[in-house]
Amino acid sequence: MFTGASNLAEGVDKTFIFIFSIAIIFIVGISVFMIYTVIHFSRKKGKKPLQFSGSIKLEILWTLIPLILVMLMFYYGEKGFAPMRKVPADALQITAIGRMWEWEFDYGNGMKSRELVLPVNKPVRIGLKSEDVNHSLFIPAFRVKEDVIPGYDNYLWFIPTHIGEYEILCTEYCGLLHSSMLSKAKILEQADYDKWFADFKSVAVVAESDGYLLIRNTGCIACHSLDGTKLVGPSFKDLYSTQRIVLAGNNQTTVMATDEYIIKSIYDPDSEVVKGFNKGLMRSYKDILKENEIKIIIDYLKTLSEKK
Ligand SMILES: [Cu+2]
Repeated sequence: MFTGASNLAEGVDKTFIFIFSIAIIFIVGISVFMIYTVIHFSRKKGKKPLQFSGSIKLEILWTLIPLILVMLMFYYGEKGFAPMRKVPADALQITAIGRMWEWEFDYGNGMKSRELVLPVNKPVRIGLKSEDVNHSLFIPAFRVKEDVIPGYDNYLWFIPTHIGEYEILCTEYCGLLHSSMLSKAKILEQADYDKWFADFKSVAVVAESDGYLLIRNTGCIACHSLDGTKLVGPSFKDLYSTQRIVLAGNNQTTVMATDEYIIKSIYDPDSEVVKGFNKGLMRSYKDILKENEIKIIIDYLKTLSEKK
């Protein structure tokens, strides 16, 4: 019925099926009994209701049965949960970074990926960090879900047991584009993973001189389209060297999208907000993008604009 793709799936599924079965037995049992009494004791049949009170036997029974059931739920729950907090010493160390509204996976040494790529049958520990608000990393196929909270070092771990591609979601409502905070977990054969990892290094180097990869890896395109579509923020298409109507506080002014304007928009997004868009949705990238990187981004933006 269920197919989990990690070592933790069995414990979670067993607990789930156990609790779900009890719920089904009760809902069916109670409903059938209710319908039976409504029909059998109908007033039309003229039966007189019995009046009685107090029954030690019943009191003991309906205390003991639920007690046994919840203790069994606790037993299976604890058995499934305990291994989730015991990370093997040889686990691969990766950090998942959650920000509005995307996931980033940090493999160390500046190697960051939008997707979680892992070798099969190897334990992995994923440290969880948030750069802004509360998020929650959820990979249903692996039966893992943990909150990602700013200022708190949380983690999860698992051993992926099946090769394939699995969905990653954010399952803590984190604002406007929460529902598009998606990613993929790709589980590869060890040899394929090694190959991916070797190529990956070169991608990180390219990214430093490639404007498109820079904005993609920084997550800009989650909110700024490249084709003119209106998302949370203004599109990057035809942005460079065009007139923009902006609101600076309560004053509406027209400014030209020059290098200086773009740097200011990235470092202090709320100082001037383009008309028709909302304040307070973009963080400052002051400590994330250096000025020389912004210059590379600007060169890329010029290619999206007819006016250079
Ligand atoms: Cu989120």
